[in-house]
Formats: sequence, C-alpha cells, structure tokens
Amino acid sequence: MLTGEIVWISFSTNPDYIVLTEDGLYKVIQEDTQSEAQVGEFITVKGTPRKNEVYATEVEMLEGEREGIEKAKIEAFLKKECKAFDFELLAEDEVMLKLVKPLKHAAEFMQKEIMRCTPVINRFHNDPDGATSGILLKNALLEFAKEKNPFYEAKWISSKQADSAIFEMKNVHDDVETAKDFCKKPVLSLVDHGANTESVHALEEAHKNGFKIMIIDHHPYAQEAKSLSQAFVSAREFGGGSIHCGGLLSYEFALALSGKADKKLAEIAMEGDKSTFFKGHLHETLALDYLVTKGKDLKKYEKVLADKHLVELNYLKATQAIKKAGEIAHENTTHVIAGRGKINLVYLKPLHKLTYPPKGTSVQEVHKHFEGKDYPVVTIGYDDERCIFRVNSYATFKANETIGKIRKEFGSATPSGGGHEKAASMRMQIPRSKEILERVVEEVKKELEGQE
Ligand SMILES: [Mn+2]
Repeated sequence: MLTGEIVWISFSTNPDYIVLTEDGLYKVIQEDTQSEAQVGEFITVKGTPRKNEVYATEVEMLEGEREGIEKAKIEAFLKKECKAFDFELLAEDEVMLKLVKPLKHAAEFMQKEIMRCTPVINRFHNDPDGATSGILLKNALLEFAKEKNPFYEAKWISSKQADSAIFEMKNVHDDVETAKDFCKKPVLSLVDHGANTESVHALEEAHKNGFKIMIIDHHPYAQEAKSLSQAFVSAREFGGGSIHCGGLLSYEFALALSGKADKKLAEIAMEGDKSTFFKGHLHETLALDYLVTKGKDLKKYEKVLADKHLVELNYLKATQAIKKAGEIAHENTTHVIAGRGKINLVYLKPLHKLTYPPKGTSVQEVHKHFEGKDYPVVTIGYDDERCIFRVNSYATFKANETIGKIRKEFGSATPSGGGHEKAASMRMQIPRSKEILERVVEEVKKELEGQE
C-alpha cells in the first residue's frame, strides 16, 4: 500500500500518477482502476509494486484529517531530502558572503519544486552573462533531478531568452501559454534580469496567474520584486552590483542545488559583464556575445561552447562584425572641441542595419582610441531614441550624474537612463530627442571646459 500526494498526472484517458510519499516518489499505473484525481490531491493506492512503480488495483482519495497527517509527513520528508550543499565561493567578498543564505534558500526552494515534478520556465538575460546563467540553472536542475527524482523529464524545463534586463508583460502571456502544456503551473525562474522596477508590473501579473517566482539578479532591484518572489537572490540587496554578475550567482546557486557546476561558465559570465573578479580572456565570451544576437537557443550555445572549432568560428565572426561596425561608426563621427577636451559624436543610425554588435560596442570602437589621452574625452553615440556615453580616464566628467540631471529636466521625454561614471546610456523620446541631445552636448561641453 502506498499513500501520498499526486504531484503529476499524465495526459491520457486513464492517467498515470506520480505520487510523492514519505519515502520517495512512485509512479502509479492504473490498470484495474479508473480514478480521476487532480494534482495536489492525496490518495492511498493498493496494488503490485515493481521498483518505483505500482500497478494499482484500488485507488482511494484521502480527505480531512488523514490528508493533514500525510501532508505533514511529506513536508518532513522534503525537509530531509532537500538540503542545499555547502559550496565554495569562486569570488569572495562581503557581498558574496552575505549571499550564501539567500542562495541556499533558493536552492532548497528549487530542490523541493523538482521533487514535486514542477516544470520550470528558465528565462535568462540576452547576453553572455545571462546565457551562461541559463545553462548553469538548467544543468543544475537536471543534475538534482538525476539524483533525486527519476521521473523528472528534461522537457519540463522551458528555457527562454529575454529581450532585455526587463521581465515584460508579453513574457507573462507567453508563460501562461507554456503552462498549458503541463498538468501544473511551472515555477518561473528569472536569472540576470527581472529584479528591476520596470519588471514589477509583469511580476505582479505572473503572481496573479499563480506562478511561483525565483529571481537571481544583480541589476538594480525593486522591493516589490522581492515581495513577489518565493526565492530572491540580489547582489544589490547587499551592496553588490555589476561585478557580482548573474553567472557568478548562478554558479554558486548551481553548486548549492546540485553540488556540481561548470566554473568556465561563471568565468565567461564575469568576462562578459566586465567583472573584476575575473582577469582572464576567453574566446567563448565574444563567441557567445555574437550568438545571443543570432538566435535564442540555449542548446545551440551549449553545443558551440563544447566545441573549440565552433568557438573560434563564432569568435572570428564577432571580431569581423565589430571591426566593420567600428569603421562605420568612425565614418559617422563628428568632433566638438571643449577647452582642452574633446567630444566625439557618433551618429548611430547607419549602424541600425547591423544585428551585431550592440551599439555600445560600436561607440566603444571609436572611443577606445582616446582612452589613454592626456586630455578629457567624452564619446556620445546617438540616434533619435538614445544616447550612449563613454568617458576616458582623464576626464572627471561623470556620465551617470549628467544623465540624472538631464532626466530631471526632460521628465517623461527621457523614460530611462543610467549606468556608471565612465559608461552609461539614456533613452529619449522622438519629438524632443534633438533638443535633448543639444542639452546633453551643452552640458558635457561645460563640464569639459571646466576641467584643467
Ligand atoms: Mn549581467
């Protein structure tokens, strides 16, 4: 006899059940019975056991007090089975040390979901940091499943590449559709994106739709994003930031979840996000940077990363594309003299036809020739919708501060913007973009003229 909670039901006329009991998972095959139970209901089954399968001769539903007793036993079983591994920190500082607890909590949360056969939507940011995060997550979930849940299927994990660092309303609609393929709601895992204020609206919608949510991120975070999540790992919550990148956090999460993780993926992530925790140079990083703009297929990324020749091929394609973009950017650059300093204005529209590299890389291609100069240089890439700033080390100008000032002046005509002192960007709205750009240049000019 077997008693437990139904955690999975097959899509068939006389369905099989996967039942979570106080001593593990069993598949119940209905041969002589024809019950129609729901996920989350408790049953007692009589029948012939064969390994972890039972051929049912009798299925009885449990209710009330008996259900309560079984529920408590299963909770106790999950508590015993789902314990995060101790893990070493690849990069150790105060922020990472403080993240150990939320990482372990997130790992145990996911372990329990895997034990419950919950499908996972594994959404990741569309850059090398995000893509490696997505790979680390998926593999850790499958590794844990391999050890603990023989019924868990790889196809229950739906990996999806985001279009930005924002979890959007259209994503929720897509996830609601994905959920229809399963007998239960998947848990939503958002890595290297989704924690910011701009994502809150969609997170609320996902919550309303019954999704449990896990977020692992290092972008600026909103308190609401934390409140809406069952598990929330944010480097920003403990004073961290860009160097504590998604792939680094996902690597530690993977170790906590399954005891195993590929360190190289964390290194690619760190290089991709320019984390100072990693000093090396890997061709995989640029290859992946190129690949994420050409498709959205996590399996393809893994295939390329596992093959030296494919890495080189994609690295070369990326390098050539950057060189070409740099030439176009250079041809479309004008200069403004500002005291001892200089402003480079790169018109980005001619680059729109290129799907790779990102516009920031093209701006950097122009800017890099001025990096070591002994006078201040600010390079601004612009089109009707954005300004991208690069500031050389000599300049005391702070791009993020000027963006803040401009955004205060123009309000909703500059819907978003920010970044660092030396590299930042701002969105502009079309009817006023020319006027905004003129103000930006005026402001930068004043700052550079004020510097010796
Ligand atoms: Mn990142």
